[in-house]
Amino acid sequence: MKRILASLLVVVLGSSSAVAHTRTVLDKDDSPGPLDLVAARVGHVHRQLRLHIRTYEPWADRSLEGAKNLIRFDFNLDSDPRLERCVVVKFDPPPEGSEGPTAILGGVYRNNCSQQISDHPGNVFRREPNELTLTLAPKLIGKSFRWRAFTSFEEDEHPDCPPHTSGPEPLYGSCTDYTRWDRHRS
Ligand SMILES: [Ca+2]
Ligand SMILES: [Ca+2]
Repeated sequence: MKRILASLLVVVLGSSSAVAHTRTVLDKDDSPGPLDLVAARVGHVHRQLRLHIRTYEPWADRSLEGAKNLIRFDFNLDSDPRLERCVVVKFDPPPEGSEGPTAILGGVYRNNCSQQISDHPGNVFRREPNELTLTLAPKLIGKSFRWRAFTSFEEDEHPDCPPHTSGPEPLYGSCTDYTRWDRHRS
């Protein structure tokens, strides 16, 4: 099933190649969790920087709930390995007892993702259950950078991605996925 999805995506993504300054990175079927990336894309649309990821399988908003469940874009603006910017997307549950709307939020960080500089930088939307798009002001990141997408996931009931139970607490969930680095210049 995953392989069929991947070949369909190549066709779909190929049709968007005419959009200026937009590049797509494809990724293998290589992580057992629901956030296994098949593609990630960075580009400019209507003066906004648009970040997009697509996964092999559908997932619920709540898959991004908890400290280790997230989608992240890493940005390296210079030649040293430190990440100058990170954009983190997480699920923010409604207050307890509330039937209020659910929310997916993105935050911008600097200094290897350790220091938040914006807690609601733009709009997050999902058109399909296996993808997510975030738009934000380009000035929050910069004009020229290398980027990659990253996902981290774990869940009590998930057979392949259970929470870590022994030894030192790891930084990320038991299922992670990275795309390769790509270069962007606006
Ligand atoms: Ca993958
Ligand atoms: Ca750097």
